[in-house]
Amino acid sequence: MKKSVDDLALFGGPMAFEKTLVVGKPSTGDRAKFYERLELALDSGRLTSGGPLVKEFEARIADHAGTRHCVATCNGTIALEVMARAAGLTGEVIMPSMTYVATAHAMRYLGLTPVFCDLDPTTGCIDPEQVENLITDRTSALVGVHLWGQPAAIQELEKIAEVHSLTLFFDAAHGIGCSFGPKPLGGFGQAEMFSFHAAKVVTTFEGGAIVTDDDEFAQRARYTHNFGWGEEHVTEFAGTNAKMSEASAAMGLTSLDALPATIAANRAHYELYAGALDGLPGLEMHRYDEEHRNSYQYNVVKVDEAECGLSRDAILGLLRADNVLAQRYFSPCVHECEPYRTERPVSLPATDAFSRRVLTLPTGPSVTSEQAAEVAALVAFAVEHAPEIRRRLATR
Ligand code: T4K
Repeated sequence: MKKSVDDLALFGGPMAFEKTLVVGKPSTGDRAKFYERLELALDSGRLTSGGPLVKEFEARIADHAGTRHCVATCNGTIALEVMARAAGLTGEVIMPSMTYVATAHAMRYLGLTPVFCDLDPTTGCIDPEQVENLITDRTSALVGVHLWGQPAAIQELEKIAEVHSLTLFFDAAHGIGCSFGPKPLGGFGQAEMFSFHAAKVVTTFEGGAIVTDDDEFAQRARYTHNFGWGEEHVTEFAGTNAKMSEASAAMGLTSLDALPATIAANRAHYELYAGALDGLPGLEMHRYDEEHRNSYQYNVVKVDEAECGLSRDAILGLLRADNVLAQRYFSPCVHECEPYRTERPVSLPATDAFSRRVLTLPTGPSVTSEQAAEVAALVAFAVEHAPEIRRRLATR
């Protein structure tokens, strides 16, 4: 426990944590079960191309999402690319900027133009009221992002897509374990995509999935993710190779088994952070609307520099020096990143104000409640000593 500002590692004190505490330590579940699944794959010699573990994982994810179809992929970014290709998108695609660069890069990589829309400051998701102003005769699709697992404005976006005959996709990279009211994320729009990157609530090392209720689209996405091969082993069109391997599916099934425990740990850490930080000057935990289920994989504290006396980045710097690898999900946001900032500069005031404040704190089953309490104490200590810390930072 720090007693004076000199005890902060940034100013020469000992590090609070010997081992780095990260935001996204993978939730890998029961290792013996994982090895058992891996042995099955190795013994059978079936390592990829729609083997039994991938089929089982697809069935479990479709069941989780409440959709008829799931196509597992080797990562979430390529899942988005496959969706865009399978839907034949052209021209411009409207999306929020408060997301990971992958949402835009996937479209840009296919020669499409991401058009960024400002956000709703309550959730940080796309503001549907501003979407229509951005629709042109080149627009072919809307991509809503369920930021931190909160449902984007699903019904409003569905209405706009219908009126303007646009394809509607959702980037549900953060969506496993989350819902829109009682209905799990995954079954909205024409299709949704999940990510199973190592830092996600369920991991396949690297991986993703497309989920949909649209039979025709599902078949096209399945062909697209496998070079364009159709049922008769004749390519129907030029596809790509986006297939998930059996080893990834073995990890995914095991990580999925652990999901309830992961969410319970995340929720406990969230409550702990909120209890310790809410009410301190200029700090506020981002609240998840209890009407929807959330995985609490993103424990985000919002920092108002004017009230707090320290910027978000100053707090981040203090934490990192003490071996807490907090993250800025997502800052800079995408319209501030290349190539977008140069190619198509836009003004998104609500996005800028929102993203400037966010700081994501460590969570997951590998973080103990003592460690979460110590992280919270570090942040609280920094805020309580803001004037002195600011003075010292200014003279460095
Ligand atoms: N759409 C959205 C909204 C997304 O958030 C993402 C990915 C995508 C699309 C694309 O899906 P994928 O193609 O990735 O499936 C990370 C991830 O690389 C990225 O998957 C994720 N979003 C984004 C939110 O976070 P970084 O640059 O922070 O990654 P990295 O690898 O440094 O990981 C973050 C932390 O997790 C590290 O501090 C340490 C910890 N970690 C990471 C890895 C890789 C581990 O403990 N073990 C690990 O193996 O982007």
